[in-house]
Amino acid sequence: MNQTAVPFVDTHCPYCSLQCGMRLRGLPSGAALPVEVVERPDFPVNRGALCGKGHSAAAVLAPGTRLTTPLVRDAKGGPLREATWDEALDRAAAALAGTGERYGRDAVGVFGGGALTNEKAYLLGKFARVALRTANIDYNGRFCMSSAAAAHRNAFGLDRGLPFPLADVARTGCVILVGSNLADTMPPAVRYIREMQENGGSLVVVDPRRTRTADLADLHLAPAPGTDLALALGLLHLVIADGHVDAAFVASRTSGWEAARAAAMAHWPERVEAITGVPVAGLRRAVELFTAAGSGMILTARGPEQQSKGVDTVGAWINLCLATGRAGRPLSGYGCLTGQGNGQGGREHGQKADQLPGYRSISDPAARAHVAEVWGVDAGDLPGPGVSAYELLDSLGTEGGVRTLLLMGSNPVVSAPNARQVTSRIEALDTLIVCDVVLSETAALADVVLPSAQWAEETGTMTNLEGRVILRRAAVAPAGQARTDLHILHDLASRLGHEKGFPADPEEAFTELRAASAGGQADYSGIDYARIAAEDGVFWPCPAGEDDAPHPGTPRLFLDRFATPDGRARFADVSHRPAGEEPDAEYPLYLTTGRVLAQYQSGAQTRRTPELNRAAPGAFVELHPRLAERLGVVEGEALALTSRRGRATAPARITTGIRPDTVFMPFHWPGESRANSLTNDALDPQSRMPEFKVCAVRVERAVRVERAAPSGTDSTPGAGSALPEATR
Ligand SMILES: Nc1nc2c(c(=O)[nH]1)N[C@H]1C(S)=C(S)[C@@H](COP(=O)(O)OP(=O)(O)OC[C@H]3O[C@@H](n4cnc5c(=O)[nH]c(N)nc54)[C@H](O)[C@@H]3O)O[C@H]1N2
Ligand SMILES: Nc1nc2c(c(=O)[nH]1)N[C@H]1C(S)=C(S)[C@@H](COP(=O)(O)OP(=O)(O)OC[C@H]3O[C@@H](n4cnc5c(=O)[nH]c(N)nc54)[C@H](O)[C@@H]3O)O[C@H]1N2
Ligand code: SF4
Ligand SMILES: [Mo]
Repeated sequence: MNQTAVPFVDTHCPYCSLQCGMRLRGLPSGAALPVEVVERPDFPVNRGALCGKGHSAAAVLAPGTRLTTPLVRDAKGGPLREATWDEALDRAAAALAGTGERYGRDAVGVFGGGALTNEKAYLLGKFARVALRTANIDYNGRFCMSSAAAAHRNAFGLDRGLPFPLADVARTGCVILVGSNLADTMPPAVRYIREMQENGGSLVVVDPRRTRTADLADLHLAPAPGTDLALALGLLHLVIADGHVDAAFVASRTSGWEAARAAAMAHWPERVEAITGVPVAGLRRAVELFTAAGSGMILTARGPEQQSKGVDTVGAWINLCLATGRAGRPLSGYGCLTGQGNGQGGREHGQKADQLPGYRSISDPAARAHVAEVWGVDAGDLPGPGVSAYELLDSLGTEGGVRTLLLMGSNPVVSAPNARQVTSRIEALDTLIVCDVVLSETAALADVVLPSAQWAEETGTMTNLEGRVILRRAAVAPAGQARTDLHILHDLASRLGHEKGFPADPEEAFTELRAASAGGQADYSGIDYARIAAEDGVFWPCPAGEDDAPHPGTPRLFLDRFATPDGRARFADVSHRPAGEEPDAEYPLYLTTGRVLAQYQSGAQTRRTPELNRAAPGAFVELHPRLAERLGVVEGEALALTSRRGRATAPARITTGIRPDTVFMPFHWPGESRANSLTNDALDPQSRMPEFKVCAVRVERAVRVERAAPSGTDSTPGAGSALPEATR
């Protein structure tokens, strides 16, 4: 299994969008793990630093932890059993083809993920459009930064997470971090915040909780969940009232100011205090800090984005940058801290329902013609846009909905909103085919499970939060019978009559991706593997230059003009509105959800990592001491949370670091403590992103005080390996 092990390979962490550089050292065959993670100081984003998830990433490579053999289920309700690749692939291909023939091609669906390399995301999109000819492909990035992506495009005409390298943060005058807990979610990024503060800059954190990130701040504002839109408008109101508008910038580089100005004027400070709970003095102080320095940045993450008004909310924060001239200039601008390892690249090359490679629109005739030519098909044969991720999941097994689903790189049984509903939809499918590296809670429901190779076993490119395209390199051969996702797509496509066009070789796939992206907004045509290796990554857009004059790539966007037709950034015309569900007499509290340092996403990988489970063994409910007293609850006592959609239980964690009207639950665990049993599936009208950050709940002492049982002991199939007992 270990035959290709080499002494050292430089690659990147499998988890978040920082894509920290790491070095893998091959271990002798017979060792418990094939590689160990060691420091790689030369990669500029993290300069050697890794968080615990990166350090422990090799644990999931252990053969006993991950999938190494294809599995099939002979009858609904029966057990999964081992199968040969031929049997499993034949079953999968027959279901994909059969469903299409019986119910129409759109009855076959594909669901991808932001953990997939660019090559996989590209070929998965092509597989859906060319081999299956279905419109119904979308991916978990819809749950992640789709609201920021839409707001970016509305304002700037182009969507890239950060329009500047992360290191620029260290030299700006003020950062407003909105709904980002980067001390837990991107720990190596904290150094840039600290450097900024050491250089005299200030940090404002906007979060309903006093997180580890808020502890770093010069000013922490704690609005009620779902009220950022009012907060941003209130800050703009004060910017106008106090004479801080950069009129020359507004006149020369923007459009739409009058409407934005009028909306802000309707959000006076006292009104905003009443909506958000943030005192007027806090609003004033934030404006002072942001306008005091000559430069500034506003960075959003999932807090303001995962709302049913996420696009408008991000638009309001962008308005604040534009009005103060903090955009399109060095060391200033708006940025979105993307989330998943390839959250950025994953949304550029065609696994999103409305997109073709190169960030092209599937509805644009010229884009269709270009991509169809690269693919050697007729543009008229390409499907149109499909439905968004949640809508796709909600259609599973229904009349006119998707009946056979190919899922690659997501675990929606744990991570989708209104997860009880989603789980029953998944169970109603005719056939579920899952490609995964572990037997996730969703894979455990599949009819066919295809074992995928992992990060250290494959080569491919990822695009980090800065738009930097980097290279993941294989250090060892896939364990057992696992195959790379590209290999699996190749095998499935051949069975569907496409012998050619789905290369299993990543570099060949990347060469085709470059051609497909050429001329698009996310143009990768000037990037190749050798160049990435030589340059610590290349920032897109990077069109093909001449041999003697290659394009340098684009670390900083918008310095001369924005990517809109007239080159001007567009203000958003937005006003505050309530969340999809507000607290009432029956469900009197806000629930908000998010992450802890030591677990990643649905936990499929990190709950299988002993070191991380020791650090974060189970879910909990954060609540304020005043609320705890009212409920008669003590620390560690089991709480039951109920929403209109479901129920979840977890032990109480009492802290003054949360608003008394709000409780918080992390979403990494399945079963009884699954936060997504509670969350609301209200969608943003433009981005179709679900409202993970706001819903209404009732909180009670759980009737029976159970021994804390974090995961692996619940009724969800495949909940995980044995875990420590106590949760605290
Ligand atoms: N440890 C760890 N790191 C991760 C991940 C992980 O699962 N675990 N996942 C990666 C991915 S895919 C992503 S998307 C990122 C997410 O990174 P973050 O966005 O930093 O993570 P979250 O914890 O989801 O949310 C951030 C904060 O938003 C706050 N919040 C809740 N409601 C609101 C609101 O209405 N307004 C505002 N302003 N704030 C609110 C929460 O209290 C929370 O502290 O992290 C990446 N990194
Ligand atoms: N309540 C609540 N819910 C949320 C959020 C929240 O803040 N609150 N955040 C949302 C966000 S931002 C996100 S990004 C989603 C993420 O949630 P999911 O989409 O469930 O993401 P992961 O848990 O990373 O699941 C990825 C799956 O793919 C597998 N995998 C990893 N790498 C590969 C690969 O290369 N190939 C294949 N085939 N499989 C692979 C993993 O083992 C895992 O089973 O959760 C969303 N859900
Ligand atoms: S910060 Fe993100 S990329 Fe870096 S080591 Fe941690 S999980 Fe991996
Ligand atoms: Mo995410």
